[in-house]
Amino acid sequence: MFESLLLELNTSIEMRGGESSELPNDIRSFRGKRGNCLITNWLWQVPGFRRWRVTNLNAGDNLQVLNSVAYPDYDNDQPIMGIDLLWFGTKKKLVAVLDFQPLVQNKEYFGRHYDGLISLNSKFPELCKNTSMHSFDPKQYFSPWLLFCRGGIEEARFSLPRAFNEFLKCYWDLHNQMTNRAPKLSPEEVRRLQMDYDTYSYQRDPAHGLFASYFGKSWTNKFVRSFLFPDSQVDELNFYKSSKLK
Ligand code: BLA
Repeated sequence: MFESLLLELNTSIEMRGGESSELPNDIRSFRGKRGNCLITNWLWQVPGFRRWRVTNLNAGDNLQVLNSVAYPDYDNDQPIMGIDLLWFGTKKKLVAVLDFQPLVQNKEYFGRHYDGLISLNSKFPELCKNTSMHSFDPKQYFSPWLLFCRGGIEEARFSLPRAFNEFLKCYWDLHNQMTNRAPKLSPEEVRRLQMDYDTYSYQRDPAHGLFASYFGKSWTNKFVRSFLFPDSQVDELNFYKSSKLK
């Protein structure tokens, strides 16, 4: 379902000078024990970003996922870019989340970074349904203008590809603007907030159980710790508690 969006994302990263980093073989791509499930990962070094990861999970009609997170350099306080797209083929259900994930939640920060996302949000009302969150806290690391919908084939086929293209453009535009603007948060604060983001996401991300069911606990543990949220400050015991793994 998301092949063309994956290609668009990776191509746009490459056009910005992104180079893919070496990954251990079993992280670059890994086949699950259960069903026909393949996960493929990219780790990009992109000028202006300290880390940019992309994940594609293909479990056929059960589930397709495109997930990506971009962490700007510490001397740039622009939001983290977050993409999480899920297509449950059998049920024909889409979960789509696209956001500029704010480091802090205040008027001044929103005023500096959100003009683009605000207009994108109003352009795609069908992707901004008033959907409530079960695992995450909408007031932490999510913006009031995120594109978030639980939809179906219409949204997946028609609105999403258009919104995705504009979303990427909008994030690159913000990045370009930042080269001419002084950040208000210090590099130390940005570093701490980006690390907190990893810890928060590590504790809340509803995907851990899903990964464990496809790929087993031991691979999942390593993957989540080393690839998805390497800066998270959580001990293993908490991981098992918070990820609902048994
Ligand atoms: C929800 N994301 C989910 C769900 C799964 C994943 C299984 C639950 C689906 C549902 O609510 O019906 C899957 N999450 C993944 C996968 C990865 C992952 C496969 O991290 C890793 C490869 N999630 C993000 C990012 C954002 C995000 C970057 O990883 C921000 C744009 C958002 N995902 C997000 C939100 C929900 C979600 C807001 C709904 C969760 C809720 O209801 O609280």
